[in-house]
Amino acid sequence: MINHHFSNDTIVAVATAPGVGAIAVIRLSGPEAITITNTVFKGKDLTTQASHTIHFGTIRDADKVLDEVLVSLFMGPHSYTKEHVVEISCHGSDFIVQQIMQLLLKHGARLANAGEFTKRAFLNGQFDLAQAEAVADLIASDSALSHEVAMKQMRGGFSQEIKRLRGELVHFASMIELELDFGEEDVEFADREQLRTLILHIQGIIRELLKSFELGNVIKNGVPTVIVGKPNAGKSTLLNKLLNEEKAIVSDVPGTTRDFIEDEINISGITFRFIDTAGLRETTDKVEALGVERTMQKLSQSSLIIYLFDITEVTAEEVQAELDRLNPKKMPIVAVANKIDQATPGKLKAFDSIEGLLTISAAKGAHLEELKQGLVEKVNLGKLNVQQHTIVTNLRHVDSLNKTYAALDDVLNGLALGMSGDLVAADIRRALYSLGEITGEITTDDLLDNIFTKFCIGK
Ligand SMILES: Nc1nc2c(ncn2[C@@H]2O[C@H](COP(=O)(O)OP(=O)(O)OP(=O)(O)O)[C@@H](O)[C@H]2O)c(=O)[nH]1
Ligand SMILES: [Mg+2]
Repeated sequence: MINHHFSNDTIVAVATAPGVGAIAVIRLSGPEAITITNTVFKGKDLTTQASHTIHFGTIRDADKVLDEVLVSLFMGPHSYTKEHVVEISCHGSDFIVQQIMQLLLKHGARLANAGEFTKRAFLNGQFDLAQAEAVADLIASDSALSHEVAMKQMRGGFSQEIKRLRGELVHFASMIELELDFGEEDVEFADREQLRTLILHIQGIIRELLKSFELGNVIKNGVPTVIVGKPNAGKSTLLNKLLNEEKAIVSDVPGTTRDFIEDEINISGITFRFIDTAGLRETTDKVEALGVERTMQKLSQSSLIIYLFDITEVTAEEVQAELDRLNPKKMPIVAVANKIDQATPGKLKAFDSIEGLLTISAAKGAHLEELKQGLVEKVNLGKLNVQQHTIVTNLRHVDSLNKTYAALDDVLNGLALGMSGDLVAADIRRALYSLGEITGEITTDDLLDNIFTKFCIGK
């Protein structure tokens, strides 16, 4: 269980992004948050004010007025960290912010580490570990779907599912351990058949959760979409058009792109990570050959393939052969004919046999909307109801789920072999331990450091 955590120091950090803004917010948390602020604040005595109130005044270094500010007070435990929290809203200049920070440090506050506010919130039981991690995901979310998934996890949807599974196992572990207390007397409180059914059920749920990671990862990190094709097909032109930026060099020299170039955009709430690659061909140029090798690598690592070809240069048969050759694993692939501005209607007709073919002119920007919609349909995330399903987005959770699954396999084997209660109980405990790591019932300092140092300072 989580013990209430009492910090004896008061931390401070800038909570807003650096740079010029209308306002900036400096946040303090800890036992001295209010008293430290009070020593530099002139206007009224903050130590006698009620929680959840806002006060106008000035921040002064001796007689020098640094800024006019608003101070918000949140008294523990009714705050984000459950400690006393003060937020100072000042004018958003880096100079002012630094001056006020210096002053607060001089009066006894300590600079917060990355994620330290959220770590304190976790240690004080504001939320569990999976929820704390979702706070970071929420800040980083850049699409409607990633936002929705992070929001659900932050509100405890995923944690509840894990805790429910854990609760059922705890029941059996304690029954078996009770048997052990009776020693020689050969009693069985825990129905072995029921336990087996439960474990199979839990493993089924874990498999679903692990499967959801494929999707979760795509939602969080974007759909890796590789653009491949022969040299000069117009891949770099297409990338630039999609990104609305001259990111890649375009030229009529075949073999222009040697290395891959990538960037992401959001289409209909889904993040796509587009990767432009070196054109595919046999080549004696050493550097270009390395580029082609990388293209093949990127191809196998992506979730979606755009096969782009110059319609004036090839036949439908050649295209079909390339599509089959490049995609033996039958990944989602979109065949796209480029340079239709130069194709005759007869030429276009000859490509009717290619399934789901899209026709564009990258250079002229024609039919790009159709291409974007085609990509969205291929991914088919839009139809997915992330409210209904629990989706795993975090590699750490995947790792813990895998360990739980393996421990449950051992329980099943133990039961099948009629192993003694203490051995079975030990395997159940191991499964419980791994599940507990997800929500933070089980933590180590390393684990916590690992998680919270990935946060930004001030969160
Ligand atoms: N007419 C016409 N030309 C195009 C179109 N799209 C691209 N091009 C031209 O085709 C040539 C090759 O374009 P790139 O985008 O560099 O082709 P690539 O596939 O990236 O080529 P590599 O990097 O060499 O593999 C350039 O001269 C482009 O201007 C189009 O829709 N119509
Ligand atoms: Mg190129």
